[in-house]
Amino acid sequence: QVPAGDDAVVLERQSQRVEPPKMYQVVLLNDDFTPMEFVVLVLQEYFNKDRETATQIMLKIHIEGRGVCGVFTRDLATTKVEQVLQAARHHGHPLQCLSEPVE
Ligand code: NFA
Repeated sequence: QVPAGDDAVVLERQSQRVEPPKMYQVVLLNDDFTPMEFVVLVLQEYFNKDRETATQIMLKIHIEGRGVCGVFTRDLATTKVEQVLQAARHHGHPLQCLSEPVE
C-alpha cells in the first residue's frame, strides 16, 4: 500500500518520464544522377555505417527506390536530413532525403 503524499507524486512523475520517445526514420530516395559512391560516403559519414553495410543500403535504395538509413529522435532525424541535403547540394547532386515517424 503506497501512502498518499510526496511518494505518490514522485511515482507519478517517473511514470510520465519513462515513456519512450516517438522515433523517426531517415529515408534516402533513389534518383538517376547521384553517384553510387557519393551515397555510400553519405551513409558512412552521417549514419556511421561501415563500407559494406553502406554499399548494401545504397544498392537497396537504387533497386527499390528508397531505403531507411537510421532511426532517431525527431530533432536528430531533422538534423540528419539537413546535413544530407546540404552535402548533396554542395556537391551538385539531386539526392533527396526525408524523415517520417516509425510505424
Ligand atoms: N541510382 C543512382 C545511380 O545509378 C545511385 C543512387 C543510389 C542514387 C541511391 C541515389 C540513391 N547513379
